Amino acid sequence: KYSQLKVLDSKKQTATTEDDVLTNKDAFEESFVKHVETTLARNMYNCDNLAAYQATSNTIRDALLIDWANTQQKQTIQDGKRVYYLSLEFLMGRAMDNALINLKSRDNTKKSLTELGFNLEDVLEQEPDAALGNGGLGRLAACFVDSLSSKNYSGWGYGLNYQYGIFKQKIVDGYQIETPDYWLKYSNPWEIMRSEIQIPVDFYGYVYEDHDPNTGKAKKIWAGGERVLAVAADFPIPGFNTDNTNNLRLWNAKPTEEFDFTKFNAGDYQQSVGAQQRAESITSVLYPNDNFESGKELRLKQQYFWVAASLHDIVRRFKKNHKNNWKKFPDQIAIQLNDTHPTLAIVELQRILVDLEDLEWNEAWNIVTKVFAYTNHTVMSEALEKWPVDLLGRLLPRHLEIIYDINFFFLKEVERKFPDDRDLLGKVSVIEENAPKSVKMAFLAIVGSHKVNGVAELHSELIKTTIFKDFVKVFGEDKFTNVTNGITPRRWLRQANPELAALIAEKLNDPNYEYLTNLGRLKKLEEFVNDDEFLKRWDIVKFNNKVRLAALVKETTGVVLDPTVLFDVQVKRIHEYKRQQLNIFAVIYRYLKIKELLSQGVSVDEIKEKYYIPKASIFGGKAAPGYYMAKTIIHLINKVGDIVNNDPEIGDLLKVVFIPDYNVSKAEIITPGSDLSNHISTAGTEASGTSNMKFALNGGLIIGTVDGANVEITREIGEENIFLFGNLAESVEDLRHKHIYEGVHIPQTLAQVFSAIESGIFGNPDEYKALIDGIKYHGDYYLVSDDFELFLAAHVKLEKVFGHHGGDASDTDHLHKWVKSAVLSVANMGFFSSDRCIDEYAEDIWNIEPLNQ
Ligand code: T68
Repeated sequence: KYSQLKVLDSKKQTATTEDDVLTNKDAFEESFVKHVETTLARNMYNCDNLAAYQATSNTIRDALLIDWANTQQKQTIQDGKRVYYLSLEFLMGRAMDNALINLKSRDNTKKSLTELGFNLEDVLEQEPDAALGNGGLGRLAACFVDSLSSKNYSGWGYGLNYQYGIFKQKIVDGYQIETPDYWLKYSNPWEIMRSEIQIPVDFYGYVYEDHDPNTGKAKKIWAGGERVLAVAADFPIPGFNTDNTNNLRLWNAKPTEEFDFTKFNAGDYQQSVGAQQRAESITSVLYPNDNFESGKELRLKQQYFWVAASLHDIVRRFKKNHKNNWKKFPDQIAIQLNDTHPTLAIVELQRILVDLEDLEWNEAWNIVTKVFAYTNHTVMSEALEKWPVDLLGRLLPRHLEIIYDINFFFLKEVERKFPDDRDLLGKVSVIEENAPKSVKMAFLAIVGSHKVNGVAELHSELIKTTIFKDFVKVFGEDKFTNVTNGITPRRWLRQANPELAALIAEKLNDPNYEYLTNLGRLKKLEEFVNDDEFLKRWDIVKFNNKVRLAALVKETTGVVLDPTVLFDVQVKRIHEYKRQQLNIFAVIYRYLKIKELLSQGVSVDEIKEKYYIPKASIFGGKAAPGYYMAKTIIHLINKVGDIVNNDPEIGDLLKVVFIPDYNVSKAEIITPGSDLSNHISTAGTEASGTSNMKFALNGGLIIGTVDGANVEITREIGEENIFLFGNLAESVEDLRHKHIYEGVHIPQTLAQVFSAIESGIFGNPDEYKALIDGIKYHGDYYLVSDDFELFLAAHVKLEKVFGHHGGDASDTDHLHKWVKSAVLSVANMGFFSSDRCIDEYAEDIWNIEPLNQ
């Protein structure tokens, strides 16, 4: 240890010189030029913005790598417990601005670049988004690694390094078109290839029984049929205001050097090389479904590849310090499963311990269940993973046997505890006997974990009373817990909204922005809610952010928005349960009513004054490529936009835009620029939502249903500062039942909207038939008919509060109502920092403490 410490000290020396590039202009410029000339092999005369981005990233990365190496040393020496966050998705977005902020290097970099003839904002724009995720689940993982570093935990992320992230969305004639996101076109300066870390992963093959030559004990041997290499790519994750820099390790699939000699000898050289190349397809593409499982073989291959590589890496690291002292394993290691996608890790660890390390089954299982914990993100049945045993048994024959054994011992225990409850066994069995016989991954995850958590209070209660209720009976209440989601204020306040972050820092007397890791301090803003000067400044910041958003809208859609109108935003994945259709139907209703008033001779000014304030409805989000209904909704929004935006009578009374290719970078512009955002899922369907938190933290108000984290947001910020509407989760089942047995009642208002669509004003009505019929004739599963008028009523109320002079700082009514609510919201959003989540996981689930710095 002493010699290690000495190494650490000598490293620290270099750290100070490398750190200079972060704070010293000359040091930055020297390093920048060096990277242009050597790393990029270019010269300063033909250095464009892209080259400037690469040289800047490499410069910052050099400094980051020192912190990173020191952190790994420190973590190894302190040898405390580590957490590993296994997630098939990390929706990171851009890295550079985040690194500059966390390393406190933004000012120096900006100044240096200006001197070199570049503009920091333009340089930042060169970076492609790392879009290795679908939506909330992937972005949550990205916020969590930021918080793990910022709060000085020893915590690594493990995932896959997809060559293609989530597809890029183009809108052509109002339709979504998907194009591939080949994000690694240029080398990625934030990724450190670890070609020396190679882990073989086997698939297919067969299992046979052998006998240990020493003990004579029977032993299962899995002879794999196909081998692929997992090669590590590391992404350093800087913390804010700390040197602690964790690692995100993403695996690449590569062919082995082994060759299929049977084919080779048969003279089929081409085919043999082809088979090798196919290995790489395992990590080529992210599956683009959110809240839906398609059950494809390649997806299962991805899951095992990732889980096997990660576990072998974790076990190898453990053995370096602790040899075969397996009893210590659960004291050293916690593994969090982000949804059921990594559930095979439970089976793989049991296989390693029993088959490879010769532990007894029970001893091994005792270790396994102490290590794992599982986070559930949905109650919707189409999103719950099930793998047919045929497929699993073919791809992973030994794992299927182990799953059967796990289930057998589990059911035996259940039978022993509940001898009189015969039905219970069928209800909790990990194996679904229906055709096709399959493995229920959520059940397996529960059985193999010591804790199961939902992601918001309402959701965590729902899983206990619905999909997992039988497991509560078996394991008791304590195994089931809640950790309400959060977001990182570094990216979602400081980075996305620098003006608001600065105003807050000033008011909190906090020039170093320490509130960003102590978000509860926002509470102090309450002291200023009656200060008109402050409210005006706040409103000007919002106005500036709306101007920025309007520029994005202009650039991406060609539509010009007046930044003084109400910006009414709904950006998130397109899904029936998220109810973008409810929103666009209400927009259509508004358009019809405005037209009616105009035709009766009511003037535009009178409409603004008495009926409808001017507003822009702003949509964005991707539909899964195979999700017909979601694509129909996108099409309808675009067609409504075409008609409304080009109607000369309407002017700025109403605009409807669909921003194409919604992603993290666009969210950083859209979120601060919203006055009002929509979180209007059918009650009980949105597990938590996290964009609701982002909008509220940026001084936007929310219109929402009593669902997911909206409930806790309301509790924190006060119900007078949020616009809630709609039927409650407890009524949903009855309403659905009623729809089926008594038919759906379509209110007059909604009927008018349907008639308008059916009349063809938004294009061929056949295209919207399934959408409307689903509501009228097929049970209206998402309760659009039940909530439509409640939604309209909530709008009437909120628009009175907004007034029709939004953005006009002299409108004291707007200031004293709307802006005041916005300030009170922000002041009370401290709870929703992902730092708080990570502390809760650390204490209640992982049992780990921050590192000594
Ligand atoms: C989201 N889930 C929840 N899933 O919908 C959201 N699904 O309420 C919650 O806030 C968020 O998770 C974080 O907890 C998803 O984003 C997926 O993206 C997904 C991906 C693959 C398969 C299934």
